[in-house]
Amino acid sequence: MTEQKIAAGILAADNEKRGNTLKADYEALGDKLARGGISIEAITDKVAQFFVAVPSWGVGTGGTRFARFPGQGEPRNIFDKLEDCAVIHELTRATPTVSLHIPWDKVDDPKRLKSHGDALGLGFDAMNSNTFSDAMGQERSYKFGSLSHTDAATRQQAVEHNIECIEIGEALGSKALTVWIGDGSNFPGQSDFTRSFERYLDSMKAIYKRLPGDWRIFSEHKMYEPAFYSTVVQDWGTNYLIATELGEKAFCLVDLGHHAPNVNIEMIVARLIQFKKLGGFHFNDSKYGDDDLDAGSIDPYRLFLVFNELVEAEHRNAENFHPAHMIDQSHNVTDPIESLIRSANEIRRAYAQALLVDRKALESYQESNDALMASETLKDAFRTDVEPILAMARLNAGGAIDPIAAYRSSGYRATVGKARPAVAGGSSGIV
Ligand code: LRH
Ligand code: MN
Ligand code: MN
Repeated sequence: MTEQKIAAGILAADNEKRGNTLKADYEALGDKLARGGISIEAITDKVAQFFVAVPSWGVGTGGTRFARFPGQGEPRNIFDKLEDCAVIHELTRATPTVSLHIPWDKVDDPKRLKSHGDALGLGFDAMNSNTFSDAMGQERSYKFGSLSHTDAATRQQAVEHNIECIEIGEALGSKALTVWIGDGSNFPGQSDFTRSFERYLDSMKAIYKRLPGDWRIFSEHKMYEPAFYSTVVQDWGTNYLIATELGEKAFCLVDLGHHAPNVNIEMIVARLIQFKKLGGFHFNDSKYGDDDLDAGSIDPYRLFLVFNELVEAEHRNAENFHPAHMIDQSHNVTDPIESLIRSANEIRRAYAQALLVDRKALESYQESNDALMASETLKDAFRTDVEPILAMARLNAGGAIDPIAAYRSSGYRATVGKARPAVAGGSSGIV
């Protein structure tokens, strides 16, 4: 029996209030879609089967290099974090797994953590290693890099850390390792592009050797930050080279915030699918850089266009296409649980809208070079208000019609605020 964090009565009462309106809206949308030959039930079933992993680091209040303003009831450890993640899943029914970050998450006893996850009805998605900052008591510093460091012993330490992440993940039932490094340079001439990439590849090959047979390894590219002049794994081209050099268990991870402004991310996604190297996503949104804002909060059309590529690939049964869906966000001014709830819903919304695209019509407009109608075909799906589908998928699975309202009326934040001590905020003192 799964342990419930939100009292069943509270959820039922909130759903009860909204049930009739949802029924009417769902029927109206069902009629509209049926006129276009689409079964609303079929779409609702697909949406209900779409899941996205929550990042353990996302349930604590984030911060910037200027300051962090912690909220009430900040999770104290990975056990508290899992409980917050359970709340998100209970209400959305869209986030049954959690992605861990080591050593941000202290996992001294993976077996105990696994049973805590089991009790809450949560599993574990990709493990994330961290060689972009120094851990307490660590022998060698990553100030000048990790997997690509000039010093062999530092590279070895970073390789061993990744292997440790795999071992923890094996005990938890995870099936993937995500590697993002901050290695790069701040000044022209500081490091040799070719030699540092060679060193990186050698280190990754050592990690790859230790990857269990049924695991995948995801490399994550990012244009800049923390290095401001050059970054070793800076773009999808480099990422594709890594995945190809390593072998069939290696794939590219696309974090939506890791590209230059205006880059056509959906096209990168299409290319990686075509060449069978799309591993998965870190969903978030951004205006300027790696802002880590809530998915769909700035440019929902871009998110839809990414999903349009995913649904298109699903539609044509693209080979080796099993992308992992994960959120990677930082919540600085909102309750992280609320941000993650709405992000999971926005990601499902983009998926549902993409499922509504009339693919036959789109293809024929593309073939006849009818640019306007091709673009309208996408817009038509994007303009459809699919909220009744999302709400019905949640309700059918035991979740909330309006998860944020149900969360607020549960008083969860105030309750954990009593048990979890207040955390001091303040300036990071680094600017
Ligand atoms: C780097 C990144 C990467 C890290 C996470 C905390 O910007 O996207 O995925 O693991 O942020
Ligand atoms: Mn990321
Ligand atoms: Mn990032």
